[in-house]
Amino acid sequence: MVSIVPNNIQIEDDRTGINVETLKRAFLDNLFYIQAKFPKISTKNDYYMALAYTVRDRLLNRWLQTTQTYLEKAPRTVAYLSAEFLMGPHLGNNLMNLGLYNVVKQAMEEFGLGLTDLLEQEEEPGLGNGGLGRLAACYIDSLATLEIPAIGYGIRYEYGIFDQEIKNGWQVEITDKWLRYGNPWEVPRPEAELEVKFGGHTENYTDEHGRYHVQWIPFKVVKGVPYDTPILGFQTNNANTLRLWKAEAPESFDFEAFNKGDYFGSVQEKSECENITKVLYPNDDSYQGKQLRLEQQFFFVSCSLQDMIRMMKAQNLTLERFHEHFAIQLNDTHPTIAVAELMRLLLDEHQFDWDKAWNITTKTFAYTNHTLLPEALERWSINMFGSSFPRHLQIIYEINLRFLDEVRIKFPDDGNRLRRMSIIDESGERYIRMAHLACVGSFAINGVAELHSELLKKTTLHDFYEMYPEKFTNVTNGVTPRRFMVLSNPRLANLITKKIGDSWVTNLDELRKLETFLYDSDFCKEFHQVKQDVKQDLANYIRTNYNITIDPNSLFDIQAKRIHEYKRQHLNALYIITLYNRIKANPNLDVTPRTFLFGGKAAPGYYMAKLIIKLINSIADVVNHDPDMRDRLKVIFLKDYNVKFAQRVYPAADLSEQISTAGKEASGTGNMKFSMNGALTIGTLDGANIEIREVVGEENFFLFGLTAEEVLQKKAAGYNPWDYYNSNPELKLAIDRISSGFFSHGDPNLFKPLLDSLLYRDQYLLLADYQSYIECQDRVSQAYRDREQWIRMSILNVARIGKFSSDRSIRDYVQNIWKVSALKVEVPEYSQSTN
Ligand code: CRA
Repeated sequence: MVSIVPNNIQIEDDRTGINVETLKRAFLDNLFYIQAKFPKISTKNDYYMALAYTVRDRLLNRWLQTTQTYLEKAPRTVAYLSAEFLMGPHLGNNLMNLGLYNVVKQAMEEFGLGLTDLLEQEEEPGLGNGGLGRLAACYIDSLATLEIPAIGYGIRYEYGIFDQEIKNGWQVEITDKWLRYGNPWEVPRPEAELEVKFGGHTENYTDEHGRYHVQWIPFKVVKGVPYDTPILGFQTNNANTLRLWKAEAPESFDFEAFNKGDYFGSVQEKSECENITKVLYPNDDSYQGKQLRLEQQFFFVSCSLQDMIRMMKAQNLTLERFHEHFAIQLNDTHPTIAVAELMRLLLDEHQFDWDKAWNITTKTFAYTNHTLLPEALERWSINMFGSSFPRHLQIIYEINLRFLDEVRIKFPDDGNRLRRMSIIDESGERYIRMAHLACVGSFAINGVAELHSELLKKTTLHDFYEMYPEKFTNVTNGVTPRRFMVLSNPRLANLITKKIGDSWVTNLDELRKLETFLYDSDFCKEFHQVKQDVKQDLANYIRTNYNITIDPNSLFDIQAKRIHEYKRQHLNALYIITLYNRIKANPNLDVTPRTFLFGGKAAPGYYMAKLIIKLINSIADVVNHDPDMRDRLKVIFLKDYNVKFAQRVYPAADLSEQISTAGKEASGTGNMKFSMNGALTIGTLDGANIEIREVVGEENFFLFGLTAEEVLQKKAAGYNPWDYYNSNPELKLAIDRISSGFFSHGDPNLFKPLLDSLLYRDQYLLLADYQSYIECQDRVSQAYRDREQWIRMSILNVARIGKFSSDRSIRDYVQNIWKVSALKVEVPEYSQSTN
């Protein structure tokens, strides 16, 4: 065919070139043709959208090439199933990964637009609660960066995690309408929609060969429409796909009702279907047992499995090899109904026999446990489960029957063990224990930090460990240094790169080379200056948004994470009150000036967590208005802590509060992000803190508190919080300050539930750890006064944090669990002809 493109014009220059001139033209084009605006009438958001489309255009070639390569080569692929993906804003990350940050910045400047301003404009997709959802996002980044064929499957919630406002010191939840102005990063694929069944009953039939089958006759069918987002790796051509499913009503059902003249019925049906992906459940580390949540889980799992089967068919692969083609990771038990759904698809829709189907299923799934907290272990009542998924209930009964036979063979005459291990909890109202289903249906089971994985084997999953020791392994969590260092702390990243080159970004262990400069006073000065500048930025932000002035020379002490009693924000609060009391008793006391910053959301139904927020704000009110505290103590609760804001906060911390009761925080990931940015940690021997302390060195970590074992012993020995209250005057004074109504305008009842919980139960042993904590905090204050030494400790935290890159975690999963290989994607130069 004759080319109609003149040879001297390069298509990529015209359409997706990356020089300033082309970028500017593309930007104006998108503003005009997509936003339908010209500069004079454009809003900041129009500019953001135009830029986002300009960047997306430059991503598509790699994305399509990746899809094409995966389709052709049909490599073994990881499917990461997660009810949550807390991605954070895309624009900056894509600019960084494409290597376009600086040139785009220049192009925007030539229009008089600030890139920082435009980045600020992005409404982040908050499709997750906290650690678990953000972990999924870090893993998706590392998978692409390591060029591993992978798909992230999840739910496209119309409303993500609520926005938090603080009114009169209390948390108020606001609907997160993140899609209001459109989402330039997703591509809807209505042509790839699938159907998902709910409710109804099952019928048995025998086929012409005399084989017995079960058919599920659903009560309703919902459409799943995939929305795809490209996830480009850092400076690679691999752009994996994040495929999120949206629920819609199938037209055929609408028509039926419509034809019967039941217009409202059909519309109601439509909205009921769409309810399934309407909103994210805002609970972290606890679950609610709501039917809609179960339906969300099944909905995205069924869509994803059907999608995988469809892909294999498109590649002419036989389903007998499903487990060779896909490794499916279950991110906690949320997607665990997949075990039963894959069985159903193989048995009922593809006519496999039980043994063959079970063999494939148990070679496909791997399960990550993220918590030991009993209130977070999902259990579904049999009645509820059966009413939505009658066929899956039958399958689970059958799995359980066969499983218990296995247990009986391995451990004869052990009725208690059978009762403990059964997938069905029969102790009262009957429940399905999802963690048990996950253990039985998976070939690998992992915890998320050494201690957590050990505790799993010893406690929560002990019986399963005895049954299947070979399934158990640990993969310590990690976080992406791209978003949490390069993007969020460019000053630090540039300083590091100036010293050791830039390969640390994809090989974080190289940060070790920084240790050479530990006694290089110029480097130490620059390192310190970076921290001061970042702190100044945060101070400016707080001045603008809260009208509070904080001193960048004070110690920035930050606790930012979900609010939960086990995370013990109120222990931190007790220390603040203790400092307050000391200064009040001795106004001339020489204290190290501190700024206490808190951030985090409370689950809307978690009263105690909300009361903790109110307590912190009440303390802040008193402290910040007391002239005796001026230049010494400031307390601020930062509202609406999310990924975007986290990126501002981690770099500015001097001290990272990781003070959970030992044995309760499975891993934590904020602990890693703070340390990566040079904060020192004050922490317990819990979760990944233990491993962080191991690598950064115990002299560069402020340790306090009981160990997990001591916590158990103390409880077993009959722990009585009153003993601590009565014998520790500072503790008593701090608690009495609260109970007297000092922080609540004289109202002694406001915080009573919190104080009663501490004095009469103290499940999380705040009182037992109080003394050790305040002594440790006092050591921190002392240490901060020796600036040179503090800087060196801070440098060592950065230099030795390499282990906690999510690249390392993904390599662990790849080698020990998934057994997949990287597949490099080549992007050919654009063809110069149109044939
Ligand atoms: N709430 C744990 O509590 C852990 C993350 C990611 C959590 C954290 O300690 O870092 O998972 N658990 O592994 C969880 O969500 C359902 O359990 C979390 O984020």
